[in-house]
Amino acid sequence: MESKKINLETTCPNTWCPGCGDFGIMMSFKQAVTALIEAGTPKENIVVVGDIGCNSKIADYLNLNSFIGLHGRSISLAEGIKIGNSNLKVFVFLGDGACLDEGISHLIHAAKRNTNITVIMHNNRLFALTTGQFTAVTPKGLKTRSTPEGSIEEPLNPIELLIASNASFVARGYSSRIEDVKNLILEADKHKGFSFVEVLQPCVSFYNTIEFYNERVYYGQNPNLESKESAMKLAREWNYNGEGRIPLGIIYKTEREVFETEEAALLPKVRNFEKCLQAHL
Ligand SMILES: Cc1ncc(C[n+]2csc(CCOP(=O)(O)OP(=O)(O)O)c2C)c(N)n1
Ligand code: SF4
Repeated sequence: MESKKINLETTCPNTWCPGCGDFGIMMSFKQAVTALIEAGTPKENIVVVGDIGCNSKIADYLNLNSFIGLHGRSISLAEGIKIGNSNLKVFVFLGDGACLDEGISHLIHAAKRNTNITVIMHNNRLFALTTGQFTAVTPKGLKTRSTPEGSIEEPLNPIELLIASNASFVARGYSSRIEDVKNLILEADKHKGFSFVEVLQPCVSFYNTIEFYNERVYYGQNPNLESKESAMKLAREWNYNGEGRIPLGIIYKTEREVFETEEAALLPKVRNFEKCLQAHL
């Protein structure tokens, strides 16, 4: 029997700049979603949560259930969706600005809780939709609209931050490596727990890093994926400034209790407590 064609296209006009790394990320995700559906996941069980920014337009361009939240708040929304219906596969798309500036507390707490969602951070290392202001991962010295003399701050290393925050799956991809990003998304989805996938993404209009990444990325190997020490060593090979090679791939992975499962087990007890309270009122 001929298989039914999976249509992920929408009629929404695409307004990304030609050459933007967001195209590669969307292509990787489409391939990953197609593989999931072909393997038996009902299409309606896949949810895309968008944030605000160039990256989050992905929700408009995909014929999938989606929800767009406030800037920096999409991770909390995604946690709510997953807690409400744990059968759903929830993928969050957001930029480095949303993830590491406005939304950094949501990111850290979701990682700490180990809610079983996948966060895909498009890292173009600035606020792109608003025409290029510096974010927490902008390299020191870069001139942007908000740092005309060059940023005077050292950038944050999000991979180190996520490992330290107890995220149970941490990976890095590059938007030009479409097949590899697809595989990272599938691995992140398979992982039971909070998965963080950083995808380095050139912004051709405000910070064109294509050549920079092409010269530096390589597939890093953590000899013991469950070791935070060796994961940190790999994470520190690149400090988000100019120096160092940039390792891609899964950097850290471990198994631990998932938040929504623990929470569901607690609910009957909490409901019982509510009844007791009402009886005493
Ligand atoms: C709370 C809040 N702060 C600021 C803005 C303004 N704003 C809209 S899009 C944007 C830039 C988004 O940057 P990023 O999250 O890195 O995504 P990108 O556009 O780079 O993909 C900003 C600052 C907003 N909408 N809400
Ligand atoms: S401004 Fe940058 S991130 Fe936004 S669509 Fe254009 S190239 Fe992509």
